[in-house]
Amino acid sequence: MQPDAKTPGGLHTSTVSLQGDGPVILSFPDDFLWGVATSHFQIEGNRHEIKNRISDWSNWTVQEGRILDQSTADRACDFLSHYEADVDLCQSMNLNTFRLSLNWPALMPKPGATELDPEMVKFYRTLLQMLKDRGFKTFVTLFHFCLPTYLSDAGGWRNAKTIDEFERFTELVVKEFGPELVDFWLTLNEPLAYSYQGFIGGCWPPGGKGDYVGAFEAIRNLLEGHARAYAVIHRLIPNAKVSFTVHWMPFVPRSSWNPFDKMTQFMRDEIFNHLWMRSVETGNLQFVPPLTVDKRVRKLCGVIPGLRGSIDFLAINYYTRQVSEFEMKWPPDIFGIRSDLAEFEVSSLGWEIYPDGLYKLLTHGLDPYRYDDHGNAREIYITENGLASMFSAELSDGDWSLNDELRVNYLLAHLIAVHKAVKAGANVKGYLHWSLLDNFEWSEGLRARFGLVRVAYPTLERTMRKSAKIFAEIVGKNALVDPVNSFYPYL
Ligand code: IFM
Repeated sequence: MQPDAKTPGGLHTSTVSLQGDGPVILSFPDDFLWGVATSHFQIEGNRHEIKNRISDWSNWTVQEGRILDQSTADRACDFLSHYEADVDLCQSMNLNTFRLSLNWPALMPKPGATELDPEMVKFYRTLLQMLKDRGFKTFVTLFHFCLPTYLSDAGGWRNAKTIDEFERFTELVVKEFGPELVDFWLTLNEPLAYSYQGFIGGCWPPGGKGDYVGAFEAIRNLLEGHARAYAVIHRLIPNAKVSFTVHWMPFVPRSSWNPFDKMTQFMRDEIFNHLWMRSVETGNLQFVPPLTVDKRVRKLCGVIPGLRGSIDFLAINYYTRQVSEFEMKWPPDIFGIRSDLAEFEVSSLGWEIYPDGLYKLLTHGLDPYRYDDHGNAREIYITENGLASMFSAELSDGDWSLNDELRVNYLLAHLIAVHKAVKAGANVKGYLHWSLLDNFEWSEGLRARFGLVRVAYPTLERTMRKSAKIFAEIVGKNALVDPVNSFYPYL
């Protein structure tokens, strides 16, 4: 792959060279998993949660100025009433895998609970059973950014009590649903995104700004929470497949000659990407200098019981790369900022489209984490990958956004990258697109739409976009057929 072709818009896009005459058929392995990924708060519209504000996010969305388009997730996609039709959609797209997350606040409305909320258990049991009856593999996430209010009020993941409650929650969930209904367990989704946005960026609850120590405390507790959940799942299901997702991003310095930009690139790569998996490899959380100059950070370093080796597969969420830039200010911030400079085409969230990064990650970047302690190659799953387009939450009828060329191009380019990596020997076993439906994109609100399927929020009507149809075709054939000639004019 060479990052050197020009798109019609004049921006660069990554290129893949495919040689030979006749149709090019890029087949995937027979047992490849194809699916979509979702999360509960972003789609459910859980009335009880919303009415009683039992989660940190249901409180957050109603605070002035928190959500950029002033929307809330109060109704979202009303998945709780539409799940059957949504599973039908997945089936009509030939998918064989579905990723969902469990609503911890709604399942465990009180601390120290000894049983889960029966209504919510019934809902998830019905959904998971329906998926299993129709032959789907299931990925279930236990913590996807939302905490019960009683825990967030007590400091959330900064408070070690949250670890105990998470362990208890995990045990109750596993006793209810596994192993019959769950094939892959994800303890945490993107723990760095949670720690960074919640304690440093200030745009997610609890709203901390520049609170690095708070973020590092949360990181330690999240890793400990993962290790404890991993142990519980394995105690109850010895051969379970357990991991957590990492939102992996290649970082590049804004100027390669600027040592400050290079330092921010190094720090970001370190904390966003490597810290998590390296801690699991060694069982020992270590922050790099100069962070350890601070006594409070040094205190957080050290062995975490049960962490070593506690992932059974690699779960990669891959979207974009980031250009890092040092910001001239006092006091200086060694993590710098995300630069607006874009070398490649961008999505409407300003995220560069960089499929080469996925190829390089799968073939080289993951090398230190590719094998478990017994020398077995870990399976790799792309547990998220997708592109946002921006359309107001008020839109209803019409053909707006249905012809989503950019998402089609994004999807194809990333699937070509995955295919090429598989051919090069990467142990990739599945690809889950983010997301099935348009949904509530956290601080961006409902307007940032990631769905293969459009949701008209006023009516909740679902309509397949062009990308959904093309994805269905690829999955149906388990292959990309002539991707360059058929669909992707500027590859
Ligand atoms: O919507 C999120 C999801 O919750 C976690 N991964 C990234 C997605 C897009 O930002």
